[in-house]
Amino acid sequence: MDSAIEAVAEALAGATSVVVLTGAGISAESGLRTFRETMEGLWKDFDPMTLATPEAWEADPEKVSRWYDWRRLGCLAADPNPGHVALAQMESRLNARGGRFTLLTQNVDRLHHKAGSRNIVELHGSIIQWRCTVCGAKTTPGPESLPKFPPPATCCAASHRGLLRPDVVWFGEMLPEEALAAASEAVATCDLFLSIGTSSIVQPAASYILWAARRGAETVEINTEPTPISDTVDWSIMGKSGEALPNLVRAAFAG
Ligand code: BV8
Repeated sequence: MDSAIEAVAEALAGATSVVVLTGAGISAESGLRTFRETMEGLWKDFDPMTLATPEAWEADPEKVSRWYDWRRLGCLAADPNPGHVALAQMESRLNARGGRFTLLTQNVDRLHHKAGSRNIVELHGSIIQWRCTVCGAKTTPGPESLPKFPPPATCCAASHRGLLRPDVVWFGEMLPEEALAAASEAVATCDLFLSIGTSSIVQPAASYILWAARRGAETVEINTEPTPISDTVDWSIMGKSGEALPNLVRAAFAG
């Protein structure tokens, strides 16, 4: 067994309050491209960073809503992988012994929900849910492609001619108040923080592990490549989360 996995398993076995931050990497083994990988197909010439902004929406709501609907259908068709399932098991085992577990995710694919995780904080919203640009009414479109782009709002006051936009946080937009509050409270009280499958670039999510470390929490990173935090964490586990997490949960909660 990898010595880092053994050490982290020991820390996990003794932890009372655990925070996990996930990024697009944890969904890679479910077949979803990570946020910064090159896009494919008709989107291969686009940079996600230039589409995931309010300015892109204002400039071309048809293009942006088509991109998001294409990604939404991919997320709906995807299944959780062993990494997602292991985190749901970690939460159950910690809760069963009176411990706390908070899952902060940057992902908008809702695969953690499908895997059975419960205490999930969606820092960047969800692509599965869309909302009216005028009144904010939320709706969850079905498994087929949206019929029209940009999609007209379907809420009761549709006479105000709102459009439906994905209920995600774009670059330049504030994170949801309740998500920020939940994340801050969890980071302020955790004794172990694991960062999994994220390039640790996007703020404020990338700062949470640093705040936890400053408070004395032990810190872990699981990633397939080094990131800006790899040299600062207590344990850096290089590997696929779909393999490392099941091994970690087995070692920490054996029996
Ligand atoms: C805000 C939803 C107030 C949309 C997303 C402070 C300093 C500098 C800049 C800023 C700052 N504060 C705010 C900013 C600006 C900006 C920002 O952070 N910019 C970055 C580029 C520097 N932040 C914001 O605008 C945030 N708002 O703070 O409001 C404000 C605003 C303006 C100015 C000041 C203050 C809002 C950010 C939210 C943006 N929305 N998503 C959508 O999905 O379309 S972020 C987007 O990136 C996704 O959510 C994604 O999850 C997220 C982070 O990317 P990652 O998840 O890390 O994915 P990535 O592809 O990068 O990396 C994948 C990793 O997985 C890799 O490391 C890879 O090695 C690894 N991996 C791959 N396979 C595996 C694996 N690991 C393990 N196992 C595997 N199998």
